[in-house]
Amino acid sequence: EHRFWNTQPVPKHDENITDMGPIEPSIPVDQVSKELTALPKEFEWCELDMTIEKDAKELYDLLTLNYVEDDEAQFRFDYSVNFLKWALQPPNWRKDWLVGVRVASNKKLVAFISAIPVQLRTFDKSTLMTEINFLNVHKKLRSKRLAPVMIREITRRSHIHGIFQAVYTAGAVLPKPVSTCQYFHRSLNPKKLVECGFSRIPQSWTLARMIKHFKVPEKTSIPGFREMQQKDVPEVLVLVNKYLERFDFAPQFETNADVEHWILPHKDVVWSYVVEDPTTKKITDMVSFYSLPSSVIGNPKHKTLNAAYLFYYGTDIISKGTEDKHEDGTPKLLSKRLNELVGDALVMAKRLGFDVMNGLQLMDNGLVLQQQKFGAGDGHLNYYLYNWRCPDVDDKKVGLVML
Ligand code: NHW
Ligand code: EN5
Repeated sequence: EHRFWNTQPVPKHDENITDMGPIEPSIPVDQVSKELTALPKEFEWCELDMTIEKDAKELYDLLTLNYVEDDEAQFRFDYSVNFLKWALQPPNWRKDWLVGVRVASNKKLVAFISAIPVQLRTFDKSTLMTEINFLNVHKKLRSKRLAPVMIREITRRSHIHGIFQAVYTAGAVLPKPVSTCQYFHRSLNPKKLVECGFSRIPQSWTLARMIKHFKVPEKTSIPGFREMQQKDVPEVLVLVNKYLERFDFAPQFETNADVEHWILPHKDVVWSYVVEDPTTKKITDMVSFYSLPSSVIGNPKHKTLNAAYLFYYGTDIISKGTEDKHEDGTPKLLSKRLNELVGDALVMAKRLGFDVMNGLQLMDNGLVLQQQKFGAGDGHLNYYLYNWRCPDVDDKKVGLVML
């Protein structure tokens, strides 16, 4: 059981954590190994330069054929080249944190792991961490203990830059999740979803009834709802950070550059919208989603499922009080506002040709998922911390959305 993870500074599965802090002390940076982690001799390390088209395409090809699938291997994530360039080059990205493994003889890229910096707050403590993502080993090289080598190498490269904590998410259950969030899905193109095997027609329903049920309005509902622009960045920085204070596990956007990168619309990758108050011209709300298609595996009719994923949002309604509650305890004003915002995001996503809007049961999504006709998926996402003890976080208190 966990031959690798047992050796790492992560909590055991049966541990109940009530305090917060590092599991092992930081190493003085001059004592961090300068040697590459040993690889089986048929392989060699490389760095991927996402500003070079050939590198970006090689990474795209590896992931498109070998990255995450659902439990029945019907769908596989198909992050676009532009998405990968965006995801891997945020403010303060580093080339030595985009780590590949090639076959020494023919230079074929067969494995990858990445790190980007993130300022993460857990409860009342904020720490500069690396965010680990896109760990992938080619299908033909699975179960050869290459993943632990990749993880050791990215850990060393994090240590070299003085970072001793990390955050990552996975569908896999490892020691030990800080939180677990269920996936939810909102059909926008029910016919195609059924044809792909992504969703089913409920018993005693017809396709026609299903299409009617999932229809979305042609127009958005909120006065002043418009695409976010460069000039909105400073206001959105304040708005989002305030909103994220509601959660116990959340990133902090530190500069305008962070918001410009992560939230401002990015062609074919992220879409974001703000509400500009028609009288005061102040930005009162923001909602965003990103595009992550999946390849439909072995389907004669459809090659790609176009999925949008609900990303960050925020509203200043929280400053007007969350005290007034419905019978079931949901705050009335907040719940009404978030339903309008996500409803309008669905209108935009439909207009942009997305087949489905996906989301997780985190942040305040619980206030909108039902009313906006999202249904529970069969997938779960576990949140992990490396070398950071932290009490369990309720899914509703998770404010970090990973790609
Ligand atoms: S989660 C998505 C991960 N990728 C995929 O699922 C793609 C398809 N699968 C694969 O490519 C998002 C392979 O199956 C992978 C494992 C590469 C997953 N995280 O090489 P072996 C992320 O990218 C453990 C962590 O033989 P393999 C987050 C497993 O429990 N560990 O397996 C990444 C076992 O250890 P154990 C995972 O199937 C976070 C060992 O790997 C894992 O050929 C990384 C087996 O290795 C996973 N998703 O390759 C951690 N899946 O102890 C970052 C399996 O149980 C930590 N394993 O024997 C922080 C580092 C930075 C610190 C900074 C201070
Ligand atoms: C870290 N950055 O399992 C990435 N997806 O529910 C790692 N299910 O799409 C992420 N199995 O339920 C890893 N349709 C975890 C995610 C791995 C991918 C995954 C799940 C999430 C998923 C779909 C398809 C299932 C196909 C068979 C699903 C039902 C949708 C239905 C729509 C209508 C209302 C009811 C639900």
